[in-house]
Amino acid sequence: MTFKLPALPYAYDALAPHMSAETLEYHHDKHHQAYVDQGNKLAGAGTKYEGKSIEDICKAAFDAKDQPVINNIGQHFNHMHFWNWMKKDGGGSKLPGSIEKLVADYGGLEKVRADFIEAGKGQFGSGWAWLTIKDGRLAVAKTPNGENPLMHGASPILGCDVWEHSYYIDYRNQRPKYLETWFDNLINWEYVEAMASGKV
Ligand code: MN3
Repeated sequence: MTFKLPALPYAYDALAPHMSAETLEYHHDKHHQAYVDQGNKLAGAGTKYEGKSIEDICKAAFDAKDQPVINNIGQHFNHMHFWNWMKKDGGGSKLPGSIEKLVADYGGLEKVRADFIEAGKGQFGSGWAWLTIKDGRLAVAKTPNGENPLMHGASPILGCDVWEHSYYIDYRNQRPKYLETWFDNLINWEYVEAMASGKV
């Protein structure tokens, strides 16, 4: 398959002031583009990964310890969804029904929020904080660099990029403040539900 940079699903300034146009321009146009370009060289047409879905490439690369593909295809998968996990006027406590049930079974939204933020704070260096479904239940996870929960036997339904390129322009070194703001103001819970139900 040929990987392509998807267009942002909103204007560059749509998420301000929580995430600036400058951050989105660099993050989407430069960082994500670089993962796509490298991904095509490493796992596109003519490679042993040709014909596999991106999800299967993530798993196969991890099993084979193919670090360049883990990095670049992992990051392409993560960012494709990251843009959609955010929206203008997101966050809040009104969750779609199926997500509300998963969250209630976990212990409530405040516990999910606290554990998710803790996962993002606790990821030393670059990586991601996640909500996943594992064995039918909601779980919180963190991964380093370009890894994602697919590589660890779980299905990601929400992920927050905690690489500095995602927050340094807007929050400088304050990763906890970025995570709190992101959770409270940017999450697109409808997209979380779509992923949880297998619609995307
Ligand atoms: Mn990123």
